[in-house]
Amino acid sequence: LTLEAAELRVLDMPIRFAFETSFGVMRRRYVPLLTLRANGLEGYAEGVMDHLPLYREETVPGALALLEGQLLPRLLGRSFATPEAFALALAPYRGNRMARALMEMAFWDLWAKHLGLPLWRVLGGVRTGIPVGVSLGIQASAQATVDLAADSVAQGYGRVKLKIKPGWDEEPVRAVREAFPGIQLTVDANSAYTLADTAALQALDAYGLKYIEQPLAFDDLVDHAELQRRLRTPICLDESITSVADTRKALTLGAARVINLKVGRVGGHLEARRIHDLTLAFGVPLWCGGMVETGVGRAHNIHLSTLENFTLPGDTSSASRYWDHDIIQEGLEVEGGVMPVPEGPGIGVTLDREVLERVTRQQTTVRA
Ligand code: OSB
Ligand code: MG
Repeated sequence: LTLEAAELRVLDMPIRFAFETSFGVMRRRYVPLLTLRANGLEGYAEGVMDHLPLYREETVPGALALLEGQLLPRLLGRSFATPEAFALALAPYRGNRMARALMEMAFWDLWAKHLGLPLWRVLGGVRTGIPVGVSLGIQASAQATVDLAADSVAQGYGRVKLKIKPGWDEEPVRAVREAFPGIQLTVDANSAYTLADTAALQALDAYGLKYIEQPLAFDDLVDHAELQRRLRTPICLDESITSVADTRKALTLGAARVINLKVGRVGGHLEARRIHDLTLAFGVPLWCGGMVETGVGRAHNIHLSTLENFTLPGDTSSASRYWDHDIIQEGLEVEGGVMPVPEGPGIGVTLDREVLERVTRQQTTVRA
């Protein structure tokens, strides 16, 4: 495949509700959307960075400057026979894994389309439907949390995850657990606690949570390992995992017993698959997280989730939960708690050009 041109857009996507986490309230996403062109085909991917460095350090403005000014000009005009060859061209660069993932994932879409196969088959997946759960933001009251959990259970979602923060943890967890004694329940702190909060986190041990996601700092594996020794509930790492090297260190230290894998955070599908293979070897279960993506990012997540070790429900809930108008024509909708895997070549989704034009705020084309 010879890369001819890249189109980089920034979309402004209003979310259907205010999504509150421990790091703030999200009302819209600014989505970098990349199209790579080669051999008459188009590959798509979206970036999971935010406009502010809240979840991790990478940002939309930083990624745009790096991609447009430096990385894309170095890649266009070149030929790559495989995703492995493409990844080698990006391998010398440190960090910036969200920006690198954007290019790597668009290349995988191109590659699978070139082979005429759905991406999940090219990646080596083993299932055609993905068990999924929902991620519920911080609500104004425990009752509001229970009501949202009730809607999610009624829609068939197989797991409910509650966003928590210091001072808003045991109360919503107890309320939802009392209302639904049998559901798979988890919490996500997005790094809001420290070891000084051990007692508050130990209090959650009473509620049979499947895991506590990212309780401590995004870059601190040692403290997570110490906390895990103090808890019965498994710790799941999200923000802390940016590579297979991080994953090996985390699992060796005992900093996590579950991993949330986001392909857009770790540099792309190849690194994601390495992490998958490592967790399988460690006997540690995986699930596929989400970053409130549009249909393009969701489709990539769904294809990745077909790999064997994604045994816990992922965060790839229905597109209609977040968007009134998604940028793809296909509706990525959950049925009975299962997200079907798109069957067309590549990621198997088609852009809705009318919606796309309406939400595009910036657009540049980089040519070879
Ligand atoms: O920590 O998993 C997270 C959304 C934005 C940033 C971080 C996270 C999340 C979610 C939403 O929990 C998951 C989703 O539905 O995409
Ligand atoms: Mg998380």
